[in-house]
Amino acid sequence: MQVKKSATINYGADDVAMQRYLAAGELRAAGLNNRGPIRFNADGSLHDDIVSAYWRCGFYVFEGVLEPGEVADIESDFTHILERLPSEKGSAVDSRGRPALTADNKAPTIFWSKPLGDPLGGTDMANGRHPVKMTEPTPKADAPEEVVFVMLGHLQFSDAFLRLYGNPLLLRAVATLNGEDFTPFNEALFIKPPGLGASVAWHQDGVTHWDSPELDEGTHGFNVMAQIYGCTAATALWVVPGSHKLGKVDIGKMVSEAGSERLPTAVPLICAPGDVAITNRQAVHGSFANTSSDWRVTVGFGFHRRSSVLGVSAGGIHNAVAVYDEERIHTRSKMLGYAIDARQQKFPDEKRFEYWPHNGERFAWNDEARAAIKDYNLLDLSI
Ligand SMILES: O=C(O)CCC(=O)C(=O)O
Repeated sequence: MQVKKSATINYGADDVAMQRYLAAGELRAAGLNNRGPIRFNADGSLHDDIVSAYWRCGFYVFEGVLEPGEVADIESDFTHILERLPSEKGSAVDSRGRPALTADNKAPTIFWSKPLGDPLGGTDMANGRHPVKMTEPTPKADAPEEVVFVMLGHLQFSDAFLRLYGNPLLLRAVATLNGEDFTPFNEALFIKPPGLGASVAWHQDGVTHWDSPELDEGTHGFNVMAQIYGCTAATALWVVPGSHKLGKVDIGKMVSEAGSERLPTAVPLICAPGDVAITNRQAVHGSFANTSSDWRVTVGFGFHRRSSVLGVSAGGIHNAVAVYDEERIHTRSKMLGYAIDARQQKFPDEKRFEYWPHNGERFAWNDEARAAIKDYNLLDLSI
């Protein structure tokens, strides 16, 4: 997929309202007091202040988690991935005629959109969880027909992403919020090139459990979202603070009451390169078409409480429907073992994260493991 830097496009008739909305959202975000460096209590758990701000808002931005060198490695792998994507939708080769990176994957990997389009809103895809179509601004005339906006299972394509997945600070945060026996969910790369990036219509992620008497604000877990280039109000994911506490909400009604897709209390996750946000999957969230001249690329990976997936029948969005048993969870969690080892090889002086369910079992990251993880995301734990 070739992506040219594009001149500024705008929201047409909605542009003035949109620019006002972006500025106001940024101000609201600044007032939430839910961002800062990642900090821990004396016992190694995520700091209580962060935990309470996360549960209050439904998201938190950890500032400066990734050192510039690590961000550079991640960016370099991302650039490689971009170069090796199919030259266009349906092509088996990249723009230089080499086999495309994802050409022989069986698991779902890449998803295409019209430039500045909204491929999901108002459709019944993904269990119809994106009920309202977002505005689709007009791209420049020389824009490609389609661009890749999401890649799933990305850990199989990048050692730098895998090492990020094994980051002990982030995994300690996950263990605090989801319990020491937390499980993986899936991994998704969101790619929003300047002047081309698709919107992701407002939605809540979960598709199971909504009617369960045991539903609480953490039932569907959360996503970790590392930023390669940072996020501005124009490129960012937006979240409605506190909406993770409301159960299943009527997004269509929210939008019609607002009179537009510009939900009045939503805020953008403003980030610098190397910041990492966490976002509750039950929160109402979405992002607008990227008409700006900035990139936004989120290297995302999600986690669940074990009790939310064990014995549960899959939601059917990211993987085939099955009942998740201990064996399935153990197999899928091997990715954490590989990630922790891959990280240890690169940063031998760092205290590695001990994933409690592995009970001391070690996983070696090597060529054999690399071959074994192809299509690993067929075993995602989507709920
Ligand atoms: O990053 C985005 O724009 C969308 C992310 C999202 O919807 C998700 O992670 O569930």
